[in-house]
Amino acid sequence: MKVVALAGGVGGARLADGLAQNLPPEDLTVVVNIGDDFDFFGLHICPDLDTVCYTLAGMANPATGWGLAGETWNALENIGRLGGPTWFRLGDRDLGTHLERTRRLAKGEPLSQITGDFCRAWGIQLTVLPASDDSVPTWVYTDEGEMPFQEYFVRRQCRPSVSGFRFADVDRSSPAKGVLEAIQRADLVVICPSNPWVSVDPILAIPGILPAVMSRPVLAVSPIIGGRTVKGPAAKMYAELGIEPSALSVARHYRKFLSAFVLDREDAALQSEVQALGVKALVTATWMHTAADRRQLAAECLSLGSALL
Ligand code: FO1
Repeated sequence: MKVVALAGGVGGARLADGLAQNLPPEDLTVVVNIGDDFDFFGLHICPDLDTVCYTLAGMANPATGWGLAGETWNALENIGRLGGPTWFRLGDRDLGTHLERTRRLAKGEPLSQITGDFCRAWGIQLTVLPASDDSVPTWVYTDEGEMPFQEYFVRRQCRPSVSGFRFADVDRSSPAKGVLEAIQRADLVVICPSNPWVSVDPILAIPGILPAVMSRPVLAVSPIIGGRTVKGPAAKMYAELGIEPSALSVARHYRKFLSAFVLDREDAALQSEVQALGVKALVTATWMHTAADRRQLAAECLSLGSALL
């Protein structure tokens, strides 16, 4: 079964890793959000690409989900001592990724080409693609004005109340090489348990991607369990946007193209309402604590997905 997974952030990376344990590498393509990307210290930083790749390579910091395991912080400590900004924590080994990516981007190489080479170097055989090779930074409208994504997410720790999002220059962007082809030949598109507003919507907003996704069977896993997110601000964003933070709201978020939805046992009571949307609903354990949990959840997604064919 050929699968394309849409992923951003830690939850997305973890299910992508589970899918990678169930599929041969040639049958899985992970399309990753680039809306979190930003320039800092003159470096182009791609947090979701790095979180997905580090996770797939088994190198991610297990506690945070982002950055590298066994990291050291000498450069950041020195920056702090010099009075520089330390709010976005850049580890010494992680800096190597940003330095090399920035060097190659400055030579005009597309992000998708660089990502493919990095995956080979990290021993990742499946295909990881940025949603676009263009820069489409997410801006967050808040009660304290509009701010760039990482300013909201890390520096302000998601505290401001959100009222909307903007994907800058998205209308001028295009899917990275290979993205549309992968979606069009996919038997199943899996929307990982990532933030619908700032991890999945920015991917679907890239011209061409939503129509391609809508032409395929689509399965999504809820990032909200019992009205709360495992990690990140998705539930808080729903509430601030005046929408009930629930797995059902997530199913409604994707209802234009959803064929199947996976929700946690804690939300079993919502199953019939999800089915009333015309969507097959699977209730199972969706909280991924271990590699075995990731593998199991992915296997259940694939068996539900194969029922859609
Ligand atoms: N997230 C944080 O909450 N605090 C950080 O200091 C931080 C640093 C960081 C460095 C590299 C990287 O690839 C990701 C990093 N993240 C950090 C996560 C980042 O904010 C992502 O955008 C989130 O994981 C949401 O996708």
